[in-house]
Amino acid sequence: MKGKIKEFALGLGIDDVGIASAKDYKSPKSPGLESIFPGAKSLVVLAYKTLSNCESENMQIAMGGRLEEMEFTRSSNYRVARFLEKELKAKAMTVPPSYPLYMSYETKGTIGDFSLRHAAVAAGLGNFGRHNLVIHPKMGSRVIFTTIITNLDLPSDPPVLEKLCTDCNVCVESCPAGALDGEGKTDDMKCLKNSQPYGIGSAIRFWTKFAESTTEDQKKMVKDVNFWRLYQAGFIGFQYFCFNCFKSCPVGQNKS
Ligand code: B12
Repeated sequence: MKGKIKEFALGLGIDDVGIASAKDYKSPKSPGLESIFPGAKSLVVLAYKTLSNCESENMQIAMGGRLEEMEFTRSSNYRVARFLEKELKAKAMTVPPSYPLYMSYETKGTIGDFSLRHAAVAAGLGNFGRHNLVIHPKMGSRVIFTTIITNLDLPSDPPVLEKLCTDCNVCVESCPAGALDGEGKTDDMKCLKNSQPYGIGSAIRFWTKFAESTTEDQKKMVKDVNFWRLYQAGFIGFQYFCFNCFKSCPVGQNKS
């Protein structure tokens, strides 16, 4: 059955597929799998190589690449889930690449309902690097994931035992925010401030200032580039302005 699932997913153009038994998914900070899908037994984890857009200094092109990837990952999620339900008579639920995720003042949108990295590790798709991202044996760090949770009783694929991170520290040195200075933990707030400069924090600051400003100053504020970028973030979603930890990693750069 695992073979059939993989064959279907790879046929869609997905770069790699791993399967994990639900009992091997261990993400201490994330909500339990049972609270999402009672009766979940396995995870089908899909891995996608990211486009070279992330190398561009032009942030519209860099982020545009991420949007293409997200569109493909979402449609792939749907198609694989439907395959599982229609052809294999399973029950299936998809986990999106990024959002929606639980947003509140307390968590600041930093904890997903399901950890795709921990799922990828459990499904034998790689292991954690110094940047706290999962490195794939062939695609390196430039890989993103989605998952389909199912009630099919499937065993886990073998884990990647070889340590893929070479501890070269390039990711740490390339982080303009110093968010990777502490080993084994990303400083989320430092990363967020730099990678999503037009996120909720900036919107709150902008609108607070706007409310307190004179009409003349308000007119100036809506002509500022800051306002136009905030406006765009409002309809495209999270808008990354940094891909450094991810694009600087030399592992697997020439393999795929
Ligand atoms: C919220 C979120 C963020 C937040 C918070 C990050 C965070 N600390 O988790 C912010 C905005 C900061 C962020 C930034 C980025 N993100 Co993000 N993010 C997510 C999201 C939606 C949820 C993550 C989550 O639940 N975290 C909370 C829990 C799981 O984390 P945790 O238990 O504290 O585990 C952390 C550490 O303890 C450590 N860790 C845990 N176990 C182990 C074991 C070892 C050996 C080591 C060394 C470390 C380690 O790693 C984790 C990272 O801090 C996921 C998608 C998803 N649903 O999973 C994408 C995701 C993790 N992001 C991703 C990416 C690519 C990015 C960015 C590169 C942004 C960009 N431009 O694309 C940066 C990278 C920052 C970095 N180097 O850590 C990818 C990672 C792909 C990969 N190859 O691993 C994901 C999986 C999205 C996807 N669909 O693929 N992200």
